[in-house]
Amino acid sequence: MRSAMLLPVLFALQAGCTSVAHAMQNYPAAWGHYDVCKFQIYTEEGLAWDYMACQPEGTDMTKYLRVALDPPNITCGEPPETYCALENPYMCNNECDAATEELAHPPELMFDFEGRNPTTFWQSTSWKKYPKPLQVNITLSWNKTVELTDDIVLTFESGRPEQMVLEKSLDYGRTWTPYQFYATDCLDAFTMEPKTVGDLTQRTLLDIICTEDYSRGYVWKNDKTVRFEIKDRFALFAGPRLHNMASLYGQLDTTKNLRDFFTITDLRIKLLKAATGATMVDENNLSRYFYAISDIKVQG
Ligand SMILES: [Ca+2]
Repeated sequence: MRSAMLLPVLFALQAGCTSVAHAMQNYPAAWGHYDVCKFQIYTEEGLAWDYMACQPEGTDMTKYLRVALDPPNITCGEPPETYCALENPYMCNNECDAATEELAHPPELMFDFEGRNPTTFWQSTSWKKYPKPLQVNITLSWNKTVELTDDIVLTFESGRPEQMVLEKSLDYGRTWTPYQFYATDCLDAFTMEPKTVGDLTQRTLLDIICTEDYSRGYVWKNDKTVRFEIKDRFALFAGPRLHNMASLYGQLDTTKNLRDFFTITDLRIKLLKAATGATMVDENNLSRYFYAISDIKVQG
C-alpha cells in the first residue's frame, strides 16, 4: 500500500518486511507496535535505503466485509418493480425482480468484480412514500480493525445522492462518528459551509467537512463516483517534505488521533436523499427516484 499510495514520487521498493533493527543501531527494534522494515527508495541522489514501520500490503477489504441494509427489505424486486429513468420519465424499461437472476439487484453486486459491461449493481426500491424521502443505511462491518490506505470510492449507477453522510465506527458499531457530509447544498442540508478537501491544511486535516463536489445534479452521467479522500489527507499530514513520507506509518503509530482517524471497524453510508436532477420532485412519477450502487472500494 505504501508504494502505491504514500510515495508517489519516491517509488519505494520494499525489500521484504524483515526486521533489520539488529543492524541499525539508530533505529528502534519496533516502531510503535510494528517491526522496523528496511526498504529501497529512489531519491534525487539515486537509490538509498530507508527504514519504517513494517506494514502489510494494502488489500481490497471488500472481500472480507459483512453488509447490512436498513431498512432490511429496501432492496428492489420483491415484488417486481418497473423504474423510469431519472432524466426521462417516459423511459421506463428498468425492471427489478428479485426472483429472476438477470433482473435482481442484491447488495453483493456492490462488491463483485466490476469491469464487465453492463455493470452489476445493488438497487433500492423507489421513492414512493413522498414526502418522506427515501432513506437507506448501508453498514459495512469487518469485525476487526482496518487501517485505510486509499480513498473510499462509491460508484452510483443512477444519480449520486443529493444528501449523504459517510460515518465510521472504531468499536464494532457501538458508536459512530461522521467522516464526511455530502450534499448539493451543504448549508441547507446540514447547516455546514461547503468545503473541499483542498481547503484543508496540515492543522485541519482531521476536520469533518461537508462537500458539494460529488452531488451535482445532472452531470451524473459523466461522473458517478463519491469519494472520501484518504490520500489527500495523508499527503497533508506528510507535508511538502516528500522524503519524510516514508516514515508516515511510523509517525501515525505514535500519533493516536491520526491513527484512529484512519482506522475503522465499520463504515456506514447514510443515503438521505436520492438524486432528483431537478429542484422540484415529480410527485406523479416517484419511480424515477431510487439509489443504485455498482461498486464500493475500500482499501486497507
Ligand atoms: Ca458491481
